[in-house]
This record gives sequence, structure tokens and C-alpha cells, in this order.
Amino acid sequence: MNEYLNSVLEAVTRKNPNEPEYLQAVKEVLLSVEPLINNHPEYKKLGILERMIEPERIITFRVPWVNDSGDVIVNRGFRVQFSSLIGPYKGGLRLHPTVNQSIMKFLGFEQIFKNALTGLPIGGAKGGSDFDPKGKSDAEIMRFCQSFMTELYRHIGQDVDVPAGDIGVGGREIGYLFGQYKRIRNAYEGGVLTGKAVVYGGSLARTEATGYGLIFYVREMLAANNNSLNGKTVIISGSGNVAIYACEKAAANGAKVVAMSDSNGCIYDKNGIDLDLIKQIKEVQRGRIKEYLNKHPEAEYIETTSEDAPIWGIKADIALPCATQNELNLNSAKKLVENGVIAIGEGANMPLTQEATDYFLSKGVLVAPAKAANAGGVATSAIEMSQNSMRYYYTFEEVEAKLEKIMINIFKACKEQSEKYGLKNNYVAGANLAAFEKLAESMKAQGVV
Ligand code: NDP
Ligand code: 2IT
Repeated sequence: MNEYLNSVLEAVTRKNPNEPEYLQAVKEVLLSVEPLINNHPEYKKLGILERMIEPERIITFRVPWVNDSGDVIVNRGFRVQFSSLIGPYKGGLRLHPTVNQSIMKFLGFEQIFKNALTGLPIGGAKGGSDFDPKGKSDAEIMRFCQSFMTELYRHIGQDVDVPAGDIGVGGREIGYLFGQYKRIRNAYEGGVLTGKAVVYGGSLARTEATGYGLIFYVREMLAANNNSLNGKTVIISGSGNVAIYACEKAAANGAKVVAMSDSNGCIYDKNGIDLDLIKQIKEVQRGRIKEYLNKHPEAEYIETTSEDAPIWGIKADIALPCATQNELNLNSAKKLVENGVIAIGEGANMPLTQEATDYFLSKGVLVAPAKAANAGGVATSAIEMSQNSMRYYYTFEEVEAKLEKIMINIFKACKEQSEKYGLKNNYVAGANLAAFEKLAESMKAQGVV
């Protein structure tokens, strides 16, 4: 890194000492954009980087709610409105006990770049709470969501900030959030949230979009390297929204998915994962992945006992981390390479540690970076917003075709940028460079704001 980038990194580290995830995300971008900064000396004078890494606004708020026993519980709510440069703030809400400002900021920061790559008019944001949805009744989830929205509503709007789902937030939660927003506003403003159920304004294929989009991207990446998904063995961490639909599309492309996981452990089914059963356990019963063995006793269950998630020890050609940040570390990367992995597709946000990414790239393993490879979800959210504005619906096939085209274009942009700067097959840098240039040029055009 040159002196200027180093000084920016030093300043951001000094200002945010307790935010390791945020610093990790910033560092990855700073490491990638040096050639672009060298080509554009005016970026330094204009404070482009300094503005890019400072959120426009961070909102934190109290979320009090009453549990089924009648006790009052207080959680902390967040919305990080990172950038409105190219559209209304846009990004998901995460409900997970680990949520803190560092995680919200890293996710908001990555979202700006991801959203720029989609080519659609959406800025970047993230929000959520340290509320733990596990084991809560529907009524508790509803009371939490209503309380959360009772504060959040004043900061959002269909032209201002448009939240959606992320870990712990799916159709059920979006429904409760939307109902409360509509009640407070006394108006139907469909585009204020995405990931709505189709019956009241959602988009067909939004549920499938992130997982499907990931596979479209991985398919393009393999094709550009004279390979394909057909006949490949795949392992997918997580068993939530992204993991399930990545599994579905991977299988449709002729791959065999042999392992999936949750935070307690992973299942290995050498005959190929029974996805209908996973959907039943996770989407309907909201159960644990271990229950897979009740129907498939021949499959194996391996419990997670350390930072090295056991799923990465299973032999596969392609690994798709679709659970959470830093879930795949250097140890796991070494095991995967030993076992002959050829490609990694980041379905989750920042699932690889920096060391794991560097290791894969040094070994010639293809890496589909999160900002690009999981952008299909937010891209389809933007398509949901446009349908809401038109008061009109596209068919499933129409939305999927748009999604596929967007993912093909994103891969092209990553490839072109990596080639332009002589970084062969480094799509991680390619994605950062492609998004950064678009954002920097928008900033230049809009003056010092
Ligand atoms: P879900 O809540 O539907 O599923 C999350 C899955 O990841 C669950 O299987 C969960 O297991 C597992 N998981 C979560 N936290 C941990 C952890 N700390 N350790 C191990 N496993 C964990 O979320 P999504 O599928 O929507 O999101 C998954 C990832 O994809 C996240 O990184 C999210 O930011 C990213 N993403 C999501 C998009 C979307 O449209 N939904 C779009 C782009 C990215 P358990 O049930 O045991 O907690
Ligand atoms: O990380 C992400 O891109 C999401 N959770 C989806 C965001 C969105 O607005 O659809």
C-alpha cells in the first residue's frame, strides 16, 4: 500500500479501535484500490476515500418489548445509513445476538460497493438488533418487530431508506415490520421494505434471488476458466435463505451438494442433500439441522466444537460459505485446498478471513467475492422496488431473467477490472475496483457533501 493509503488506514484504525470487522472490510478495499488511486491523483485532494469510509449517519435506539412471561426486555437497535450517493439507502436488517456497531458498519460499508455493482439506483445501509430470534414465539417476534419499527419508521421511506432481510429476518419479520410501518404512516408505501410476501406487494423470486444469483455468478466464473458446475461436488455452509436456494440452483446446474450446516454443526450426505427435507426443517419447523438424521440415518452429523467449522473438512470441488462473517479461516482454507477445492463462492458477507482469501488466491483457487457474488438479493430487492413504483408485477421468469443478466454483467465487470490492472483471476480486487470507480466518480460529480 502507498503512503496515502497507509495514512488513511492508520486514521480509520485510530478512530475505530473496537471495530475489528469494520476495519477488516475497509482494509480489504484499501488493499485493492491502489492502482485506481494512482491513476486518479484528484481522489486524494477530494477526500474520496475519507468520505467513502465515514458513514453518512448512524442511528442507535432502544427497543423495549414484552416477552410471553410478561417481562420487559430491552434490545439495542441500529441503522447505519452509509451512503446515499447513487440511490436511497438500501440494505438488510440482521437479528442476531452478535450484532454490534462494528458488524453493522462492515455490512453497511460492503453494501455500498455491492449495490453499485448491481447497476441499479440504490445506496448502502445496514441495520438490525442484538435480539436473538431463536426459541421466540411468533407473538414475541411480532412484539419485537413492532417496537423496532416504532422507532425506525421516522428514519426510513421508499425514497429515503429501504430495509430488507438478512440473518434472522425473513418473510415473517418483514410482514410484521411492514404492518407496523403502514399503521403508523397511515399510508401504503409498498417500496419502503423489500422481501415482502408476494400477496401484499413482494416480488416473485426475491426469496430465491441471493442463492440463485450466487450460482449464476459461480457458473460464469467457472465458464471463464473453462470449467462448469456439472458433476461437481459442492459443500454449502448455513441452511438459511441464501444456503437453501444456492443448493437448489447448484443441483439444477448438475452439481451434487453433499453438506450443509447451522451454527451447531453440519450434515454430510454423500448421496446428495435432500433439500425438501432441509426446507421443511428450516423454513417450516424452524428446527436444527441435526434433525436431518431422523429421516436419513445414513447421513453423518458433525458437531461444531471450535472456530474451525467441521464442514470445511469435507472433500469438495466447490465450497460456498453462506452463513456468516469470518466463518472460513486459514486452517479451513488449507484443508479445502488439500482436498482439491477449485472454487469458492461467498454467499455470506465477508465469510472468508483476509488470510483465507489470500491463501486461496495464492493457490490459484477461484474466489467469487461476496460484494459481487451475493448481490443478486439486493438487485432483486431493487426490482421489487421498481415493481412497487409501477404498481405492477413481473412473472417469476421475468424476474429471474433480469437477475441472471445482472449477475452476468457483474461478473464481466469484475473480470474486466482484474484484467485491466493485470490481476489475473483476482475477482476480489476486480469487484472492489469496479465498484470504487463508479462511487468515486459519483462523488466527484456531486460536490463536497
Ligand atoms: P438466515 O438467517 O436465513 O440463515 C443464516 C444461516 O447461517 C443459518 O443456517 C444460521 O445457523 C447460520 N449462522 C448464522 N450465524 C452463524 C454463526 N455465527 N455461526 C455459524 N452459523 C451461523 O440468513 P441468510 O441466509 O439470509 O444470510 C446468510 C448470509 O448471507 C449472511 O452473511 C447475510 O449477511 C448474507 N446475505 C444475505 C442476503 C439475503 O438476501 N438474505 C443477501 C446477501 C447476503 P443458525 O440457525 O444455527 O443460527
Ligand atoms: O446483504 C445483503 O445484500 C442483504 N441482506 C439483502 C439486502 C436487500 O436490501 O435486499
